Amino acid sequence: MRKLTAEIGVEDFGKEIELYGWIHEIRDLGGLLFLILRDREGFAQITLPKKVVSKEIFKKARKIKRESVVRVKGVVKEESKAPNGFEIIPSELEILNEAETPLPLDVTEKVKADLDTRLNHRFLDLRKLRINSIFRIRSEVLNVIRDFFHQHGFVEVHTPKIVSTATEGGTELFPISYFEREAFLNQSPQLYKQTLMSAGFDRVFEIGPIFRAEEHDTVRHLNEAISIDIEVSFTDHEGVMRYLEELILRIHEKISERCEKFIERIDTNLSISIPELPFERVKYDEAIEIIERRESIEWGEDLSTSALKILGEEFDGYYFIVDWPTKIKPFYAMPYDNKPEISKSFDLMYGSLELASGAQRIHKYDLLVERMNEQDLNPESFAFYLEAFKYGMPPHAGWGLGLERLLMAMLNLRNIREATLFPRDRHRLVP
Ligand code: AMO
Repeated sequence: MRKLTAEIGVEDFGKEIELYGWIHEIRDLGGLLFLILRDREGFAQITLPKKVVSKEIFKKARKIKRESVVRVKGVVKEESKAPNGFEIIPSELEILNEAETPLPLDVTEKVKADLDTRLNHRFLDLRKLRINSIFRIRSEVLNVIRDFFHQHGFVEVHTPKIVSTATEGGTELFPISYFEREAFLNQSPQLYKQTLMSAGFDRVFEIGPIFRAEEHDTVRHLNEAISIDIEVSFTDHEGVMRYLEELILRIHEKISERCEKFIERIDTNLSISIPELPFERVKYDEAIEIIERRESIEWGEDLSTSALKILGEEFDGYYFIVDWPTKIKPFYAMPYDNKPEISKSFDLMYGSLELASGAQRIHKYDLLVERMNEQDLNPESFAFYLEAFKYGMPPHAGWGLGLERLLMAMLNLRNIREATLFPRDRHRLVP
């Protein structure tokens, strides 16, 4: 008999149903008491006219505290003035667990709280349907991603998160103790997804955590994020860029179709538009020219936050920055044959936000070792990875896409912490 509030319709009018949820609001008009019950899907008005409901129920309802958990059984009645056009006249009201007062956070949002307070009491913050909607969409995005890759013949894999080496230069590693040895939390599945190409998987994807000991505290960095990674054999950077733009298009289409209710809850002005393919490809050199008009930048420099801001003003929505200088991309990016100072690499951008990066990879052992040496990496510590290149590594390419960054772009979230349940940042390790 249990129903969710959103499942109640005209067909239930006059019938008895059972709801479980939290007491969102209480309105006491003396002889008439309203309890607003909230569950995952929405609200239902529980109406208690003193003269109609039992004395015992009325007394119990009057003492109820906000955010207590209840079970309500009663008859559904049409009521045009109630939130969804119906009300429930209770014949049973059970308090399953009483909430203490005062509440550390107002779930009705009449009293606003800053992000820190919200994150400190995240379980309460997540009870807000507006906030909960972000994670309902996140779940659907993952569903769409898995469907997309399975339809394209990819195999879903999981690679180790406890590792012995770094993959992405630049950001620091989190060290951990692994019995008597030193180990690290993995920054990227990079080395393993490439190894799987030598293992003959042809096309793999992984959805899993990446750990980055970023010192800086920004609205776009987390120390633990979810990365969607792919690796594909017998293709190049262009081949995997096509997968990426098609995936983004599919996500936009499906989310706008399936998540209307959640989008509206996040912001009534929010709409998920359908991007046009192909996304614009802006060469690194062209990006530098645009930036140079406003601030000085040297060829071969990575793009700073302010440089990216300039590009964000020039380009709307999704676009690629392609053909990066080899020296600022990781050792595994494939240089062009005729212009080795430029690599077959790309970043997917949304305005000034980097969402993904990828490249065609070096599949030749000697060149890979040469590039490691150039970047002052010790090939010996990559022995397990390098071995896979000696005995038949196919040409391949791939990318990594940050899930929280993608949600920021799609849902217009100002802070990446909004897109993760329990963010890990420079200052936050609990909850
Ligand atoms: P990169 O280091 O650019 O590339 O990471 C890929 C994507 O992961 C997301 N991301 C982050 N999101 C939040 N907080 C962070 N600290 C953070 N760091 C990264 C971003 C970023 O674009 N091995 C390559 C991918 C590849 O070439 O296949 C890599 O890890 O959205």
